[in-house]
Amino acid sequence: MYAQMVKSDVGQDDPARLAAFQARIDAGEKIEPKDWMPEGYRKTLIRQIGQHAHSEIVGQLPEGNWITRAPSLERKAILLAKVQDEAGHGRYLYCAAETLGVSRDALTEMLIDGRMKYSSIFNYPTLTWADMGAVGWLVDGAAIMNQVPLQRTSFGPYARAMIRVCKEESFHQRQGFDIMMKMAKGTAAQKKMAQDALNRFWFPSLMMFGPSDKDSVHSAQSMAWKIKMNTNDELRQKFVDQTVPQAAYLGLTVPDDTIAWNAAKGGYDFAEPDWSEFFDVLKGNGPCNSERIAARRKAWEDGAWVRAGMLAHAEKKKARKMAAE
Ligand code: FAQ
Repeated sequence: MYAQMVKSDVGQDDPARLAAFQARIDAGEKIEPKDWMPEGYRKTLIRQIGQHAHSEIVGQLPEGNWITRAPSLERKAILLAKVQDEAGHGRYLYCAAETLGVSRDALTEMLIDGRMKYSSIFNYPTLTWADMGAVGWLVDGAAIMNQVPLQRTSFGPYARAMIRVCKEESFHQRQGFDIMMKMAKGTAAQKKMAQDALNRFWFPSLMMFGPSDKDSVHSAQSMAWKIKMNTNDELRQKFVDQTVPQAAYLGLTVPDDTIAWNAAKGGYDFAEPDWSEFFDVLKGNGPCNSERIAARRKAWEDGAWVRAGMLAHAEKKKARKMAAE
């Protein structure tokens, strides 16, 4: 899929070169953009980092929906800052992808015409203010669970971007939990709203970690290359183990009556999400897929004159500099 934009290189089939590359990964060395790398490694990174960047950008939409309706000036300022942070995360990630030889424009066009994905979670609507709590607590919580290990991923620019992103995501998760606390300890109507948000966001949050390990296409190779540090099921389990006691602290009920502590495995047993729903959302049939892509397409088309103007200005500046030299 990315063949047209990745750099061609010699030695792709050279077993000695491939072995030396794997040895660097196994030794915990960071791979930097100008280093030799197998095309499969480059393509996998472009796919994962690109999808991650798209998720941060599309992920602004469900929360952006509530900025004008936040219940106080303070909540509005906090939400605005959080949504702006997500834009920043998208930008670091697009920059990291660009070091692999793909332009941000190409990535954006692939998102808009359906050749690239973004996280399934952002295809669900945010119906009430309590959803801002649930998104921060659960969605950012799941994102952190996935991204903390990625600070040790083998590709230098991705690992370094993750360090800053994780610091900001921690603040996001705290602000979400704080909203849930206020709602869950508030009036009966507020508590009901908080419970409803948890009910709707629980299973979609579990889906964020990807399909179960038996159905994961990329995990084995991505883990050998340290592009992924854990399997999807490992991270999902850690998320459940962290979140179930937090729900109890809030006085809320996780919408899964099979949840039970399993002393033998040292974690909770829990119900799998409905995987047919997950794959259907990936195919574009979630409640908000068309709305999200339409919003991205509109922003891309509306911004065309700005991009054209900036490129023309850069060209003019370059020509002036060359004439002066
Ligand atoms: N949604 O073989 P695997 C955030 C696809 S950031 C959509 O297991 P892989 C911040 C997968 O691409 C959230 N598609 O795949 C925020 C593949 O399809 P492909 C994003 C999914 O890559 C918070 C196929 O299924 N985080 O939330 C999903 O090894 C609040 C087979 O799956 C990242 O991107 C899904 N949930 O593992 C922003 C973290 N899961 O490409 C705003 C980095 C799987 O072959 C507000 N990414 N697929 O067509 C990763 O760690 C991995 O890419 C996984 C998936 C774990 C997501």
